[in-house]
Amino acid sequence: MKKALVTGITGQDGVYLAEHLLSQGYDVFGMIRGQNNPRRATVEQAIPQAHIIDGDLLDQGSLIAAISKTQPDEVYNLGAISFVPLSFKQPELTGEVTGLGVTRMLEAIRIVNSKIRFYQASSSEMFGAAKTSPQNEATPFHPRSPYGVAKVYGYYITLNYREAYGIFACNGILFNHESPRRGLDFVTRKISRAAARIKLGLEKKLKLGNLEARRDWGFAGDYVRAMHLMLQQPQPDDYVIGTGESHTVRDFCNAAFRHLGLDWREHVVQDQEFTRPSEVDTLCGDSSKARRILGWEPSVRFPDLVRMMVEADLADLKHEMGPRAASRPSR
Ligand code: NAP
Ligand code: F7E
Repeated sequence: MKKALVTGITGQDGVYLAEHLLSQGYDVFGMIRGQNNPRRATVEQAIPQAHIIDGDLLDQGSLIAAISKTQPDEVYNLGAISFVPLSFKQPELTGEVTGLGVTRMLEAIRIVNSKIRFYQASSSEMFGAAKTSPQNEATPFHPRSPYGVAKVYGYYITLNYREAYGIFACNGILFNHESPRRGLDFVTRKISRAAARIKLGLEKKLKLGNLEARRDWGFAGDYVRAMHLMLQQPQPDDYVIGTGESHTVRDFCNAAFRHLGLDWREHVVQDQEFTRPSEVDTLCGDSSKARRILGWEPSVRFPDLVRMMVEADLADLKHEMGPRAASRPSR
C-alpha cells in the first residue's frame, strides 16, 4: 500500500486530496499544526481514515520527524498562507510559510529519503501581471503580491532540488479552484454564502472590492486528481492546471444571485476595504500540456460550479437554522 503525507490537510484541497488518495488505496497522513487546532475535528470527521501527524512548515525538525515517522512514498505540500490580502498584511510570515516552508520540506526529504516524490502547490498568482493570455508553462512570472512572490520562490526551489539532487519534484501551477469547502473569505465563497443568506432573509447587502477582476475558476475536486497524476509519471515535470475559461467577479455575482431568483445589483456594494494594494486583473490557464501528458480534463464548468456552491450554502444555512428557515420570509 502506498503512503502519502499531505501538508495543509485542514484546507480545502487537503480534504479533497486525502479523499482522492484514500479512494486510490493510499494510506494517508495529514499534517496539522499548533495546539488544539480548531480544524482538527473537522478533518477527523470528514476523513476518519486519514492519520493525523503534528508538524509545522516553520519548524524544520518537525518536518524531518514527520517524514521519518511516516516514511511516505509521496509528499503533497499544500500548506501555505494562501489568502492574498493576508499576505499584504503579513508579508514576512507569508515568505516564511509559503516560500521557505517549501525549502524546509524539501530538505527533510533530501535528508531522510531522497526517493520520496514531491508535489508543490504552485499558483497562477505567479503569473500576476502576465503580458500574454492564456498562460502556460512558458509564460514569464510577474507576481503582484507577497503571496505570489513567495510562490515564485517555492516554484524555483522545487525546480532546484529536482536539478541539484535528482528529487522527483513537481510544480502544479493551479489556477483558482473552488468548492463548497472553499474558505469563507475567498471571493466565490463569499458571494455564494452571501447570496444564500440574503435569500433566507439573514442579510441584505454584500460588500466586495474589484468586480472587474477576471479569473479562471474550476472545481477543487477535479484539480486534486491532477496533483496525484503528476506524481505517477515516469519523469518529474511542471504543469498548468485550469479550465481555459475566465469570468469576472461580476459574472460570478450575476450567476449566483440569479440562481436564487435575485438581482445582484440590488445587493452588492463596492467597498475600498476589499481592494488590494496591487491587483491581478486577469488570468486564464492553458492546460494543453496536462491534457496531453496527464490525460487530465476538468469535469465541472463555471455555471455548474456556481450552482454547486450556492446550493451547498443554502442547504447548510437551512440546516443551521432548523425550523426557523421555513417560517422566515425569504426574498
Ligand atoms: P487553504 O484552504 O487556505 O489551506 C491552507 C492550509 O495551509 C491549511 O491547512 C493551513 O492549516 C495550512 N497552513 C498554514 N500555515 C501553515 C504552517 N505554518 N504549517 C503547516 N501548514 C500550514 O488553501 P487551499 O485552497 O486548500 O490551497 C492549497 C494550496 O494550494 C495552498 O498552498 C495554496 O496556496 C495553493 N493554491 C491554491 C489555489 C486555489 O485556488 N485554491 C490555487 C493555486 C494554489 P491551518 O488550518 O492550521 O491554518
Ligand atoms: O480573489 C477580487 C480580488 O481572494 C479573486 C487563492 O486561492 O487563487 C486565490 O487567490 C479576485 C481578486 O482569490 C473581493 O481582488 C473582489 O481579483 O478569491 P480571491 P485570489 O486572490 O485569486 C489563487 C490561484 C491562489 O493561489 C490563492 O491561494 O476577486 N475580489 N472583491 C475579492 N476577493 C476577495 N477575497 N474578497 C472580496 O471582497
